Amino acid sequence: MAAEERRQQETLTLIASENHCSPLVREACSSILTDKYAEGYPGARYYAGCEVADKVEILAQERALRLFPGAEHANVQPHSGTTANLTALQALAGTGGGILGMALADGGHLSHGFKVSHTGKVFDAHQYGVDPDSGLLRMDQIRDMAKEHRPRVIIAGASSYAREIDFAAFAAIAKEVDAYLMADIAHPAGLVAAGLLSSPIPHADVVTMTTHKTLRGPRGGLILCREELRKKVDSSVFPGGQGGPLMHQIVAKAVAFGEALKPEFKGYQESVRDNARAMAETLQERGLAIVTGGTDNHLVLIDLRATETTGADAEERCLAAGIALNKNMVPGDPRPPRVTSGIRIGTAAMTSRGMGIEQAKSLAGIIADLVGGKDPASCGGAVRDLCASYKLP
Ligand code: DSN
Repeated sequence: MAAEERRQQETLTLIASENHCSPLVREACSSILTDKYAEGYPGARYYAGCEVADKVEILAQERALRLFPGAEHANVQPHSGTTANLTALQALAGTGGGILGMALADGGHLSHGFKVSHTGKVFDAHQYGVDPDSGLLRMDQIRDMAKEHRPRVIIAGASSYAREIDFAAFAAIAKEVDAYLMADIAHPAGLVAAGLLSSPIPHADVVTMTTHKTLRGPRGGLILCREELRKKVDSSVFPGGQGGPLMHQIVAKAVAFGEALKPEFKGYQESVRDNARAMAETLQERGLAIVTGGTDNHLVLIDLRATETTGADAEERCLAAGIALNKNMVPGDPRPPRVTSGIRIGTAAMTSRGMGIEQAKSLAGIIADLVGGKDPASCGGAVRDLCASYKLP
């Protein structure tokens, strides 16, 4: 634990799916609630002694509903985003049911029907992509695929897409083919909660997310749905896909949702977004191509195809200089997933350390230098100085 704390303190995390949660959230994760079995739901448990667990879970549910107005039911038990997606899809599509999600190589997630995921095996999965030139979602292609395959569920959401998603357009397609719409907002959940990106709640039947990315909570998943889907969703999570809920993670979710309900959370999210914009602008000024030409959220996808550098090279050089980010496929990528022609950066974690636009620009400059072949050893000092000045929360 000490070694990992030191590593995080001395490394600048720009992995778009990571963040640094608050000390209170960390404290809640390590609380004595880890000892408690509470299979079932509040008021209907399969173990004795769940009176405190009930209060904790109800508090987490109430806060989740306040954070995402319009949602009618919150299931706070999913252990992860993948578990949330798998169980929500099982509730809506049923075994063998058709699903239509975004391809992993184009920015989707494994659990949106990729062939090696259970979601690609248990369901009849079809995958849509983005326009290879603009990097943008093609709603006309998604509509055509929906009409051809008539899925039970259409999934709107991504792991590596820097633009706002038009959930109303997805809902119109779902309605046309009589499918459910499931929105996965794992990445932008914090920006959505702060009102900086439009909410899928009025449009989607079910909304899934993780709680540890921009939402800045503990690791875990969350499912929101309309009241009429409550029974299906709840029984798919437990007993369908999970056993006992992780009560220490659920109390930490309650703490994190409480933090996100505070007025200062909006300022934090604005900073996350502004830092991402500043990085995208600086990288473009330095001649690097950004997929979709910019960002609306916390992440920036850099297309390295016009350079001599692969995504794997860039990841390695950045890490040698003290910056953790990840190689990532770009639309139309000719290279395999372990090499790739892109890198993905996200600003949630650096913003949680208190960094702003000036630091975002200087980090983007360092990344451009490293992509251009500069020796990591000559950039490491500047990264170390930033880490020393902006401590982990
Ligand atoms: N693997 C995560 C990401 O990096 O986007 C999502 O689960």
